[in-house]
Amino acid sequence: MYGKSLNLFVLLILGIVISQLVFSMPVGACCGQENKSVGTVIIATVEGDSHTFGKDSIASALEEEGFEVINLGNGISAESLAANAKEKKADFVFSSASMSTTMVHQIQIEEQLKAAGIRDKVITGVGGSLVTQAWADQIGADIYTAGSADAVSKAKSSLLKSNNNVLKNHIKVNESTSCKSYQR
Ligand code: B12
Repeated sequence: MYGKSLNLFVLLILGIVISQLVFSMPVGACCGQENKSVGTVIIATVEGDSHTFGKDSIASALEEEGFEVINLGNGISAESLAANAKEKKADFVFSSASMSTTMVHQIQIEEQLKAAGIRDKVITGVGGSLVTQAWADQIGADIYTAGSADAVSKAKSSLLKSNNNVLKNHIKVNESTSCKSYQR
């Protein structure tokens, strides 16, 4: 009687350990994929600006689609964004500015990236309450969107244009397996 309960207890513990191992597996493991991001995005709300909702919604959407997102928060200077982008070898530098007085920092981001010698290595994206395509064109930013779904699709198409093999493989795997979500 005592022996049977002990066996049941051991089985229970084994069950818990196995389920924890299974649930902590990377999402891609079910498809035999490595845990690779499709691209690295540095994102922040610009200096002097505390509006975070828009920036965070873009960050979450990109993360869900397999991008590695480094969210620096709000009130971030152009210098800091450029330095982080260089250090982390980012593919994208995304900034959010929601006030007419803070949008000017998006110009400075373009300038700081040039000064750091990495403007041609990154894709810049701008957004925020008052930001428009005309503003993006005027300051030389690569991507503008008013919503998170568009931000994801524009980020992906820019990477495909730049011949990103990780993203191409992700798309192939998702077309040919039953795993629906993007693998990291
Ligand atoms: C919520 C809000 C706040 C909240 C912010 C809370 C938070 N943690 O974010 C609080 C109350 C703190 C706030 C404070 C202030 N606010 Co405010 N705020 C707003 C409000 C009502 C909504 C902004 C918002 O969150 N929208 C929801 C998100 C999801 O939308 P979104 O930001 O537009 O983001 C979307 C797109 O723009 C795009 N996007 C955004 N970022 C990015 C980045 C990239 C790379 C890409 C591709 C796309 C993208 O995708 C997002 C998702 O769809 C706007 C008015 C408005 N209708 O926009 C005013 C507004 C931005 N605020 C304004 C002002 C003036 C202020 C204050 C100065 C008020 C004050 N006197 O204290 C302070 C700012 C202090 C500071 N130094 O920053 C003004 C700015 C006006 C101007 N001409 O500059 C606005 C426009 C209101 C107005 N009509 O007067 N605010």
